[in-house]
Amino acid sequence: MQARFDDVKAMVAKSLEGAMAHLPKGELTDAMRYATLGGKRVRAFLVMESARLNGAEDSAALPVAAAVEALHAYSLVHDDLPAMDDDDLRRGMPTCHVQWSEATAILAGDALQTLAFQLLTDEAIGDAEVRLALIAAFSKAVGAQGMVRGQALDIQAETAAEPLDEKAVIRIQEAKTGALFEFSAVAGAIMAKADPEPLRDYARNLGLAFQIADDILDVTGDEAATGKRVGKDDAAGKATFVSLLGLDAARAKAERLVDKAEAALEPYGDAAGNLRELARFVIERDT
Ligand code: GRG
Repeated sequence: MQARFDDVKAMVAKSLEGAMAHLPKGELTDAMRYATLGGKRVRAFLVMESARLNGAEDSAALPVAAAVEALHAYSLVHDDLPAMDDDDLRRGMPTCHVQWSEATAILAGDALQTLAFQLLTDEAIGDAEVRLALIAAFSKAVGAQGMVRGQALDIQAETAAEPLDEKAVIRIQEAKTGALFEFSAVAGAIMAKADPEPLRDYARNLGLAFQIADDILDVTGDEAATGKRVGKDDAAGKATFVSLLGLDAARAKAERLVDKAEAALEPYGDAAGNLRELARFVIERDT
């Protein structure tokens, strides 16, 4: 898996760079570039492997992988803003609004979101029907039915009278981080006009395991390794999988979810080895 991961990272970096190469020079473009640097590229890897499993070429899947990472970068830039989580460190570097300014960070996020949709119009991906289906699924995943809704619910939860229960935390996670994971995992099936359900099932379990691992890292990870700083999100009193279940039960739950994610890949047989390894990686990672 590592070699494929490294290839995907390099290909996505090149693709994002290419997509921004013709933008006018200046602070906005510099901030967009800055925001897309680094990152584990888990979502891009999902897109590329989903495409490979469904018989699509890397060259066709690459604009989709780049789109997903551009959208993810926007979400992180906006999430880090003082009005949201108010973080000053991301991926081990100053957050976009600290490096530039709040106004530039908001605009860089906006422009990265637009760039993501533009990337999905790339003719290399497939015919117009495929591109339209991808754009429809992507819009649903990242907008008011998906990620943005999850973020809104998460912010509301900060001022709720009672801490959330596990069901409510899962509902928020499924929208806030799960929906983009799901899109990334089913993208290859959409491209191939194939059945997306096994990959959807995989992604649902993987996304939840990923969030639990993130909550565990917030408690156990050291700042230098995770590149994170305590923001509003980590405020005392906010319900997380760790606060609700305790560390050991949270770890056990993540393990069970990874088992389920692996089981969902059964129809793909040995070809899904990389995705099986990815599922293990998300709960064993230290960043
Ligand atoms: C601002 C509209 C809007 C949405 C923000 C995804 C999100 C919604 C906020 C991120 C908050 C957060 C830290 C959630 C925990 C799980 C998560 C998405 C972590 C970041 O993803 P990684 O670990 O990041 O894949 P890298 O840096 O590796 O790309």
